[in-house]
Formats: sequence, C-alpha cells, structure tokens
Amino acid sequence: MKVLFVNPSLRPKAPHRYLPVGLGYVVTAVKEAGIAFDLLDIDAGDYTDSYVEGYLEKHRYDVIALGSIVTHYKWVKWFISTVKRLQPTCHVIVGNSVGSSMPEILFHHTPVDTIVLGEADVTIVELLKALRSGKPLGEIVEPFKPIPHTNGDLPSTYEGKGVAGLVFRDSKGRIVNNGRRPAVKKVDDLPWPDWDLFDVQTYIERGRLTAHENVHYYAPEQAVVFPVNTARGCVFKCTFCHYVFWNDPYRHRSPTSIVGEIRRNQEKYGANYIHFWDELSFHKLGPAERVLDALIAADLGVHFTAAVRSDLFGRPDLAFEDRRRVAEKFVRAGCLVLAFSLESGDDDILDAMNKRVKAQFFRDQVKILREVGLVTSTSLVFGYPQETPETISRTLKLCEELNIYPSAGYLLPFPSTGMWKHAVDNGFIRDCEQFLLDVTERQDFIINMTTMPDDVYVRTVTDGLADLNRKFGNTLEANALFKTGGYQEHDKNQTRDVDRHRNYVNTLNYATVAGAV
Ligand code: B12
Ligand code: SF4
Repeated sequence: MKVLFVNPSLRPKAPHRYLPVGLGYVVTAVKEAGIAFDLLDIDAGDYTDSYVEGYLEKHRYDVIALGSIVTHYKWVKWFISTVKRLQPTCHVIVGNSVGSSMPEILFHHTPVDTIVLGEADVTIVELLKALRSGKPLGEIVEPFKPIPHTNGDLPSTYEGKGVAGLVFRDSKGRIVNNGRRPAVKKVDDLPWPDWDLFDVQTYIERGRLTAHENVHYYAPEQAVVFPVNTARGCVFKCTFCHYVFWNDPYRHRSPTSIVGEIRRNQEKYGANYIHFWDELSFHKLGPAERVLDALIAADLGVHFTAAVRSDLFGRPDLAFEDRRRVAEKFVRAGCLVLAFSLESGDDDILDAMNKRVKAQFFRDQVKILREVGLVTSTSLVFGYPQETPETISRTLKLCEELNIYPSAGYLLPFPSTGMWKHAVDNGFIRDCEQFLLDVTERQDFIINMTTMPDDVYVRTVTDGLADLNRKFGNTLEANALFKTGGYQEHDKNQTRDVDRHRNYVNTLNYATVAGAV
C-alpha cells in the first residue's frame, strides 16, 4: 500500500516557516508502526498548486492523508478534488480541525473518504492498518441514529461502530461516525516528533525569523527555533475557540519528558529557542513551577516562549509574592516572551466569551512581567454581539495605559464553537460552506455580529488602532495596523523613546512576527 502524507502551507507567502507539530506526531506514530510513506511538504518546499497537481499526476498512491485548520478549507477542498480527479481510487484521509470540527461540511461538499476525529496519534495507525488489510472501518448502527451537529441544515452523520475516531463513507455512500477515541492518558507515552522525517534545515533557516520577535536576544543568524508541545488541550472553553483536543481532558507532559525533548532538539539540531506550541502551556503556578525547576536544573542554556492566560499571574486571590517568585523563575528558566490574550477590556464581554478572567487580571499580569523582565505579547478579539464603540474604546484604552500595541482581530466564528452556533442560529451565517470558502484570517473583516453598522464597527476599531499607533509614536502604515508584520524592526516602527529593559520589556509588543497568530 502506497501512502502519502501532505503538509499544506497555511501562509505560502510568509518568509518564515514552522515545523508542523501535529503532523510530526502523526508521521512519527506511523513510522514507529513500521508503515512506509512519502511526505509531500508543500510548506517547506514552497510548492505551488500547479507543482502539487504535477506531483499527483506523476506519483500514484493508495492513500493520501493531510490535516489542516478550518481557515484552510478552501485549499483542502481543492486538494481533495484534485486527488480524486487524478487518482479516483485513492483513499483520502483528512485530520485536524478542518475535518474534526465539521465532518458534515467536508463530506457534503468534498469527495473525502475518511476523517480522523481529534487526537490522531493512535487512530491513524489503526486506520492505515485496516486499509492495508482490507478490513472494514466499521458499520452503521441500526436503527440509524443521526449525530446532532451545528452546521446548518446539512445532512447528519450516522452513529457507527468500528475503528474509534473515524468518520467515513460506507459502500452505500452513507456517512458513518464511529465517535471519538478516548484521548491517550499520558502524552509522555507518545514518541517525540521525529524531525528527521522533515527537511529540518529549511525549517531551521526559515524558523530563525520567528525567534527574536520582540526580544532581540538572538542575532537572526544565531537562533535555532524548535517547537515543543508541553500540554494538549486547555482547561477552559471560550465561546469563540475550538481546538481538536476540545473534548479531551487537559493533559500536561511531565517536566522530565519536556526537558528530555528539548535536550534532544539541542543535541541533535542545535536548538536554542523553543516555541511551546500549546493551546495553554502553563495553567497554574504549581505545575508551571515544576517545569521551570526542571529547566533550571537542566541548565540547557535555551530560551523559550509560551502561551499562558492572564490568570496565571493576575489572579488577585493568589499571594503577590508567589506570583512574582514564579515570574522570576520563568526568567531564570530562559523564558523571553509570554503570550496571553486580553481579548477585551470589557468584563461583560469577557463573561460572554466565557474567558473566566477580568480585565484587571491583565493589568496585574503585565505589571509583574514588566518588573521581572518578560515581554508581553497579546491579542484582542473585537466583535462580540455586546461590542459597542464604548467597549472598543475601553479595550484600546487599557492597551494604551499598559503601553501595549496588540495583535488585533475580528471575531471569526469557527465550526464547533459557541459563536458559530450563534452565527448560524441567528442567520449571520446562512451558508456554512460559503462562509468557510470566504474566511481568511481574523485580521480581515468578514462578519459583523454586533449591532453597529459595518462601517461604524470597522472604523471604530481601525481609528482606535491608528490612534494607538500615533500615541505610541509607531510608524505603522494604515494597512499594517492589524497585520503589523511584527515589531522586529523596532527602530523603524517605533520612534518614541520608551524605557528599555533587559528584553525591551516596555516596547510596544505585537503577538508575532510577519503575520499574526
Ligand atoms: C502553531 C500554531 C500556528 C502556526 C502553524 C505553524 C505550524 N506549521 O504548525 C501559525 C502561526 C502559522 C498559525 C497560524 C494561525 N492559526 Co494557529 N495555532 C498554532 C497552535 C498554537 C499549535 C498547533 C500545534 O502544533 N498543536 C499541537 C499538535 C499536537 O496538535 P494538532 O496540530 O491539533 O495535531 C493533532 C491533530 O489535529 C491531528 N492532526 C494534525 N495534523 C494531522 C494530519 C493528519 C494527516 C492527520 C490524520 C491528523 C492530524 O493529530 C495531531 C496529534 O494528535 C494551535 C493551538 C493548538 N495547541 O493546537 C493554534 C491553532 C491551530 N491556530 C488556530 C488559528 C485560528 C490560526 C489562524 C487562523 C489565526 C489567525 N491569524 O486568524 C492562523 C492561520 C492563518 C491562515 N492563513 O490560515 C486555531 C485553529 C482553530 C480551528 N478551529 O481550526 C488554533 C487551534 C488556536 C485556537 N485555539 O484558536 N497557527
Ligand atoms: S481561547 Fe485560550 S483559554 Fe479559551 S479555550 Fe481557547 S485556548 Fe483555552
């Protein structure tokens, strides 16, 4: 059986590249199971669609598998139909949220064969083994039980039994949903992604561009950036968010395992800057401290960035000294940047988001991190139904007070989120597929679920950002107020004299480099 894995390119025009952690886990599991495969890495190779088409004309496969997120639906649809046009008998597998969070859409509008629901490390191996041996993937349960969904009036999938974690088309064309596979209990038990399967050198060279965002710690040619996943999922359930581990418990890896993988990346590839590519890397001071202690003890000399929430250091019910002590430990352990979202400066909107933080948490957290010397990187979501010119202004005022230029974006409802249901139920999204074909990034205005007319909504946000830009003495062009391209070139984007700290902590930070997360 000939198998091809495909790594799509989310941002083909971006200069930087990130090693794909999810696909890394998946192909490593497949390799460990002794199943041979080819890898078409479109992201690393900068392959155009016509190159991909040519590749599929030349190379025949029995199975082609790819994964992506929902913003890439349009391309995924193109890819599946291209495979089926050129290789009609090839079995196409789709994973990650573009499959998991909207099987009804994918099955109704594309000729996909099988979707892997959620965590794929175990399911992909079982699926490939079943396909190799010609064993059935499962069968529909009778009497037919439609599985409820929130993707408009599209036909449902039907409850099935068989290989857990799959949705597939049976021989009669019915869409059979075997249900989710229980998550692996210990992420530690999974093999670390085997980066030798990828073109590591390209990722190292083009990953450097992502290392010194905000920090100027490494000269561009010195950074060797590697991703490490420290936890799967998140403890919270915000109404605008969805990730593939949504239905699974939040699972941390052990400090030993995390340090072990970092050490492997250091020894094997020279890694010195680690992106903890998590939904939520450190949810509480205690578990965070255990990882930090292990990093300090290992003394690897690497630096890192991670995603946290403003309740890590901002919760007033925790002793200030404890919060401050752990923040200092982050610095000692090598942390340079902590990313955490303000989302909104309005507590009612934070409640509607189910964010379970208060704006005040953010204020305190920024203060603590500035004191210890950590860069703050933050993003905003505008456009909840409760949003008004006043709430927009409240949010931006908080950024002004804290001297933070944010990564701003508009609320984008994604399948399987609370706000998607709201958008579909209230007629903001009438055609689910069309919305996904139109969707780009949260920095582009696509949908308005506020009571403000479109022009008032967009103008209030844009004028507010322009105002911040001016007040901070930035020199962002009008078309870069959202997609700032990062603040790598501080001197270019920032003219006002600000207090400097070890890591430029008081500079006007931006969530990421060359395009926003
Ligand atoms: C790294 C990252 C990025 C990187 C991606 C680089 C890369 N090559 O990995 C960059 C910075 C480019 C990025 C950009 C964006 N991102 Co992003 N990103 C992440 C982040 C933080 C980590 C991804 C990761 O490595 N996860 C760890 C691995 C282990 O999990 P995983 O990827 O889900 O993989 C598992 C399964 O999905 C599945 N799987 C994955 N691949 C495959 C392949 C096959 C064949 C199969 C069968 C299964 C499979 O198996 C894996 C193991 O179980 C996640 C948050 C998160 N923790 O997932 C957000 C996340 C994926 N991003 C998200 C979003 C929204 C975006 C943006 C659209 C934001 C924006 N600006 O609007 C942009 C994309 C812009 C665009 N043009 O489309 C959302 C996706 C939401 C959704 N419902 O699809 C997430 C979940 C964050 C969130 N909670 O909102 N992102
Ligand atoms: S937005 Fe952040 S805190 Fe909320 S559910 Fe998603 S990952 Fe968790």
